[in-house]
Amino acid sequence: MMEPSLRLWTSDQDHVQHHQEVHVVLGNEACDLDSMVSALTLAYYLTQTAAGARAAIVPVLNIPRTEFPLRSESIFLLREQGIPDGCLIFRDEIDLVMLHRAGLLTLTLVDHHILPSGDAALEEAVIEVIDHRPLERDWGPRRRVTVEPVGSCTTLVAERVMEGPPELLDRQTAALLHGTILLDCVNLAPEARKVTPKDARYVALLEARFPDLPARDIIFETLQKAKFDVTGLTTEQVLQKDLKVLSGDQLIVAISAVYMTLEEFLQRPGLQHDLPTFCQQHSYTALVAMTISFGERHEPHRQLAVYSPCARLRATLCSALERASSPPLDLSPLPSPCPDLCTYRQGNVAASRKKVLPILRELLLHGGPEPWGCRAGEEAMAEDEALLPPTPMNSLVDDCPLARGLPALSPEAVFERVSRLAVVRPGPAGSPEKK
Ligand SMILES: [Mn+2]
Repeated sequence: MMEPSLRLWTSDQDHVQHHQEVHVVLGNEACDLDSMVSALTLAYYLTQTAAGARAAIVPVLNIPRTEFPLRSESIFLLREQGIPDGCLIFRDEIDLVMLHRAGLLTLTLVDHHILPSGDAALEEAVIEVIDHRPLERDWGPRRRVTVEPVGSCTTLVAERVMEGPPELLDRQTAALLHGTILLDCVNLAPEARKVTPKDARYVALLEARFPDLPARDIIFETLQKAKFDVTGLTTEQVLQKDLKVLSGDQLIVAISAVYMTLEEFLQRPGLQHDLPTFCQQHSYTALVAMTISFGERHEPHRQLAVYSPCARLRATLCSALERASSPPLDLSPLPSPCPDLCTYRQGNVAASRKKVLPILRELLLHGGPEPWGCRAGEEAMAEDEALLPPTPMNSLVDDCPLARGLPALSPEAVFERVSRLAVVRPGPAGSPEKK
């Protein structure tokens, strides 16, 4: 018997419970929309084509269920397609290692192809890989491997599904694939350099099959808006939604992209309690919140808040940010509501977190041994990075180049691109103004 009970997307619960073998379709640990939709739609397709097979085919979303509220664009698209949260299966709801030890597990990896070290034992169970990142591992001849550098892994899933009998592609599956390709490929805008001819071809093929799919611009804008929507999130969730963590010998600094104005952030009820609690719970010695918001003409506004209960560390971080020269952040201090928090307007709006991270990393690496006299807890030091939660928007696959910096498709990066596109785009289609 499986613990806890498995649920299939088709809500065919009994079917699953009476099967013993389980074929899991697993997305990556960032569990973005691409990973979720790839896992759901491929599992659904395989279920339909594998009638009579012994294994139950189960899509598994590779985050704990408690992190699902942070994936607002996924919540939006799945709800819109009538897929209830309750029938999704999250990583903490199925024991893959136990299944594998019992010889009952086969695994298809989508949207990644290298398992993180914690899951290395599951490698033997892999029978198929579908991914759109550069191939970093030789899976040998016995596995079916589809790896192509397209903008969205769902393009490769769409290709697979459309190779099958036409009746197996229903409108719900088509809408999920269509929306995800559009979001991943920045509405197929060539300027964003995400889309490939194959992505565009499958968007067109899906539209040809289901002419009533909503217009591209509308889907893209709705998903994009949903992605940065922090309505209803707690302050902890707002900070976790797009978080990077830097750790040095003594210190762990969290850098959060926060999708609202600094004023809105500072006005959140309970903030003065929530900031220290957030840092204590995750053993962060300091937190840098980078707010980003957009003005009426889509121009970006950036502000910074540096929080640490340790005055010396706070001063060191602030001074490093104020003095940074490549690039300069052009910071002007703003009034702060609490003494443990320094706030700034960031004049250099082009300096995204990608530019701020190296400044802080340098400070952590070469700031000298414990110059500030503030250490993170002993416990945190002992377990080091194992304690750190996965960064939601990134792939934390070991040795993946993305683990070292921002992923190409961080929401911040896409946000910026879109805002740039919004400025560039007016004018005849296909001839965007180039700078
Ligand atoms: Mn992907």
